[in-house]
Amino acid sequence: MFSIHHRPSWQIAERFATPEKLYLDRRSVLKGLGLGLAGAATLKAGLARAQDADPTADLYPARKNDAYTIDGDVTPEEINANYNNFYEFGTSKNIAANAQNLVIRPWEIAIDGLVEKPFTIGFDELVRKIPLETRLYRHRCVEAWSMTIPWAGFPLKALVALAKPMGSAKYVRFETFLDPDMANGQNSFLYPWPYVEGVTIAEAGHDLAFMVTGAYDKPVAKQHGAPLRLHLPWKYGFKSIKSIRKISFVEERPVGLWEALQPSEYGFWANVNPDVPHPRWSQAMERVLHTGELVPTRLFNGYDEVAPLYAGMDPSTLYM
Ligand SMILES: Nc1nc2c(c(=O)[nH]1)N[C@H]1C(S)=C(S)[C@@H](COP(=O)(O)O)O[C@H]1N2
Ligand SMILES: [Mo]
Repeated sequence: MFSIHHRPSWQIAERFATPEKLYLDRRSVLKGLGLGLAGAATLKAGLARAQDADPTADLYPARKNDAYTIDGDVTPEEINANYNNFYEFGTSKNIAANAQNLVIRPWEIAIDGLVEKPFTIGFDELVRKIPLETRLYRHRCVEAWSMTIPWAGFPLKALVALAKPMGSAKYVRFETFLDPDMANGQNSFLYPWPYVEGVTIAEAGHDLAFMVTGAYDKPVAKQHGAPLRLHLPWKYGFKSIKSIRKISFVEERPVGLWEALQPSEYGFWANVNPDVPHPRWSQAMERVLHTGELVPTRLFNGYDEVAPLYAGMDPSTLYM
């Protein structure tokens, strides 16, 4: 016979995860069951909850990496979950509701370019290939505001190792999805969609470069760039591309969306540097998002350990 035993919570979550087709058909199911209105409402609420169950929820909280902590407090979740920059869903900071239109399953990531063998991998498979960890990171937007987030994910260098780039690869190029029906901001002709960003191979190999899959001890919220985004805490926020669909190893320096749009204002390097003003404002200070306090900005956003990556470079070119 069978015995009843305790299941880990992820198995339960998986069992409840309703396939999209079934979910969409729920109205006809309810009709077929002949449920009254009240019963249908209860069942519907249950199905909606099941739909929210994330198949990777069991991976959080991820082990804390104490090498990456900060002095000062973490930005409260409700604050930075409602103050975002995600132009695919609108040009204001108030895009959290609209970003819920982002469909994150299924989610395939293509790895191509100068690699031993290009491949495509589903996010749910990738996220279980590399151990996750939690890191507290500071984030400095080029618009002179900052926050601190408990991200979870894995070092970008672990993904580079999986990709097996060839010696000729000099840069890593990242690309966000392109789907104007889903993300209405992509209907705007003012921006060269899809969002693209890039780093050098050496930058990608630095332990600080982090692929984010979670935040606040759960899968990362859609408005923060679910299911997979980059965070480069020593660079201005626009380098940290969200909702990545393609990672290419290339010989030519990639041109990011902002650099393509306005090269005199948004450079490739984009290293945080209080001494190099943006052409339209100073970068000397930053506004801490959750306190409103103005504090001095630090070179490399305080992450001095990246300095060797730029040894010999003229400091004024650190930004451009
Ligand atoms: N695909 C995509 N990635 C993006 C952006 C964007 O508009 N689209 N905005 C960038 C900018 S300017 C910042 S400051 C951060 C904001 O991240 P957050 O909303 O999670 O705080 O995401 C970056 N990554
Ligand atoms: Mo930003």
